Amino acid sequence: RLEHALTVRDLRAAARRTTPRAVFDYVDGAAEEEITAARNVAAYRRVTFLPDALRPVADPDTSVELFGSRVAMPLVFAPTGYTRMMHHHGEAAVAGVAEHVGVPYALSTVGSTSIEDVRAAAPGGDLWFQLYFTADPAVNEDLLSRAEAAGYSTLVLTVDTTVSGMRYRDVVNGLTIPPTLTARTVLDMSRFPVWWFNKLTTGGLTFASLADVPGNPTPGEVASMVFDPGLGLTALDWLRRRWRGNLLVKGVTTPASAAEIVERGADGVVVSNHGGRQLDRSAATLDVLPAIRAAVGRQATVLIDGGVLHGQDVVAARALGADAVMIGRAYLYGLMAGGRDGVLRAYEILAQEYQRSMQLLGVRRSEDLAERHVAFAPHGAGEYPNVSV
Ligand code: HOC
Repeated sequence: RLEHALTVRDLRAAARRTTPRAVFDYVDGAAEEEITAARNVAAYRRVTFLPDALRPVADPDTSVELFGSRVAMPLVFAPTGYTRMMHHHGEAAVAGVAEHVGVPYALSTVGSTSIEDVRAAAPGGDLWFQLYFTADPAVNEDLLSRAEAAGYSTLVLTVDTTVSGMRYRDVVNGLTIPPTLTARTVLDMSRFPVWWFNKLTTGGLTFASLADVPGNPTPGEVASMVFDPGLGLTALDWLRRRWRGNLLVKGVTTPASAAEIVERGADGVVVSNHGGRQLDRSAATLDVLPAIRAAVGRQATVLIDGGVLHGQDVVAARALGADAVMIGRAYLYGLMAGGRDGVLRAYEILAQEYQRSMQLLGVRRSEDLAERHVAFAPHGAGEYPNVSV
């Protein structure tokens, strides 16, 4: 069935058919009125391509350099929480696919497979670790030393989660982690027996890297136990001294913050509003990307996430200044639809769309994609008056 999915949007439709509603909505949903999530997607749809005519594009090369290594295309599998809830193959499958195709995978602090087990699933992969800085220094230190010992190359500090965003779909669906048995979930179980069977036979949904949270907390309750509302610039200073590998700060949507973070020693930023899952009404990431690239200069690494559902989105992001995109929902739709094979299918779709569009633009190598290939007016001049976009 997966080969019938021609686009990531087809995988999303398939995921809806295979996965309990509360789980699908956890992935698909966003914060408050979901305005930012919609803005992220809409921004990519305002892009116009301007192809160079009569440029040879045989033997295309989609690879790019990221932190000194060649990756197959400008794409990183983003950290996502509780990935074994979406499908029992979970983080191990995603890391395995990433290694197989030759792009990095970032494991979340609230992943449901441990730092060590993900390394075992992708022994030669470029693994990154996403850190939620907790209020307990011993927990932070434990996570960092384990990621270091397991050879994770890059640390991604998420900074847009001082407190949990309000995701109404999760409240309405009564989502807890792990799911609680209620009349509603039992009804769900009868509609998705394969999902429930796999869930019940492949172990609980422990955090694996963090100590387990007792009971069946809601995502918001987990967030208040994990996130440190006191997170500030001194944590970044400490991390920069502590972590010898590459250091990215994720959750930045203004040029001023991006410049400050890079000046304090981070190797770069991930332009991100957490897929619209935290502060609703924040800017679409593509809208602020060019200004953030200008603010941090060419030396810093700039990644972007939010709304990347098509290979042409990757082309646009790269042309407008991103070194690479991070995808989250795009591969989770594939995972929910078909486990490991679904993740691979999501990647293949994006990679083919990317390569085809690059060639049609008259560009043979990813590294030759440039601003002139894209006409894009950030939706910012009036809408984000305090951000010079
Ligand atoms: C709200 C629970 O980044 C997400 C993830 C995980 C957040 C963990 C805390 O769902 O956006």
